[in-house]
Amino acid sequence: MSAPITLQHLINGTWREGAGDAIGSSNPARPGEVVSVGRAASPAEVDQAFAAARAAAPGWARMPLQARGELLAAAATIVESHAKEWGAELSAEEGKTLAEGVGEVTRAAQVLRYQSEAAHREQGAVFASPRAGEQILVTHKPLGVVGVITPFNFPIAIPAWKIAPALVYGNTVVWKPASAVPLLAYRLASALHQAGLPAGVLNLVMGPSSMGDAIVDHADLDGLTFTGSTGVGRALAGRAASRGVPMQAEMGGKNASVVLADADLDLAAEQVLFGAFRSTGQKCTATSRLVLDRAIAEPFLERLRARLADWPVGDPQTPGVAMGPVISARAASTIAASTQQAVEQGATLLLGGEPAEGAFLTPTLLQLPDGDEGLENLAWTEELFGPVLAVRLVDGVQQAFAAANHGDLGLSCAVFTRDIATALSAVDGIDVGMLHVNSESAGADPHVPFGGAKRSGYGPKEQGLAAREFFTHTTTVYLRG
Ligand code: UN1
Repeated sequence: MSAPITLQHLINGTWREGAGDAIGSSNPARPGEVVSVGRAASPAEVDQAFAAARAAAPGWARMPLQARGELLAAAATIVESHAKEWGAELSAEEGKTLAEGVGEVTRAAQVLRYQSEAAHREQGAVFASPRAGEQILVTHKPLGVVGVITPFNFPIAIPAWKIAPALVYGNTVVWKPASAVPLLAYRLASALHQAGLPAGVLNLVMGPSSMGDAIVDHADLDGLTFTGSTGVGRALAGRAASRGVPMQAEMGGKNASVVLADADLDLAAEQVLFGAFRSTGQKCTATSRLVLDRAIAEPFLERLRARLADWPVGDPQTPGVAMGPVISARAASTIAASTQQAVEQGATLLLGGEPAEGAFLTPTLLQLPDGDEGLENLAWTEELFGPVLAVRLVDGVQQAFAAANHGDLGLSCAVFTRDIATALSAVDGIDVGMLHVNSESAGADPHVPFGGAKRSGYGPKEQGLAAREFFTHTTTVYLRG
């Protein structure tokens, strides 16, 4: 990697260095390699960002939807043209493999392009009126100034799928990315700026997590969208609600892959491998629970181990490496300590579980005891956000679905079966926002709703047409000539 990039905030259409404390990012795979450097935005600069967003809001809302979309389409082209270079930077900053990094930048471009076409879709509804000479129209209008708080694990795709609909539906934005990944935020903001967004429409302020407090408490905030941990999401939601500010939060997952007795075991082993260990398990949609019908548990685990034997862990920028580090050495040691604790609570280590080496962990498989003891093990209940897969054996479909449903999270689930009736019964029987039949639990297409059931999600879903629900409110118009 070349010299560190100097970060800049985007406030009112101008790039600024920031007057706060030192910030920056470093490569989790290469101790000492600095990726970006800069200074945090000061509280006064966060205020300026809000003031700029407030001032820009009426003009932006008046611009035709089609014209706003065209700016996003131009940004999509810019992002796409940098996929290789920014993908490599993403890999250096966040630690996912080069292929995953390039894939994520490409996905961000696809999201921008999908949302850029909003003007080509229906925008509102017309209802019959019970009164003669009247029609009732429902129109969508922007919230105003929207705060966007994004996590480290998808440093460009998640911001794109929040910022694109926020902007296309006429809101202005103050964006605070995760402190570990400022470079990719700077890249996305620069693509949108270069595409020609008017000053103040998108403001990027970088800094420590405490900056989230300044955003949620800001008097100029009209809506807040957040992706991150359950604890932070709930705390922010409480504060937003206390001021009547609408909020959308995408939080934890404890997603199961359920391999039933009639499953195609080779296919299931491959998909479970991808679901659990791609991006080093750092996806809210990652598979962290494996529910195995006892009848196929042994042959399935044999296949999974065979696949894991060819799953090279190392520098994510080296071709052939399948899994890089987690986001930091600190995160790695927390995950290793949780694995240790799960063993103390009765789990059996089938694979991995070694102490962290810097930010690196090896793929870990933990088998949990049957019965309540296993269901209460922290490896079954807590989102560890790393390459740790907890295994539980069950007898039959009902027990399998019950194990997958255990607890209050319900983001995603994968079910492996060859039987269509069983697959259909999972639609009602498993309480999640995304259900995959015969494919891994992770993944999200730009044109379909994304979000969790139960306590995984708060507020409307993201992506696709669903995104409009959060980023607009409706005006019902009783119209007589
Ligand atoms: C995916 O599964 O590809 O934070 C996307 C996350 C999710 C996005 C998952 N919001 O991991």
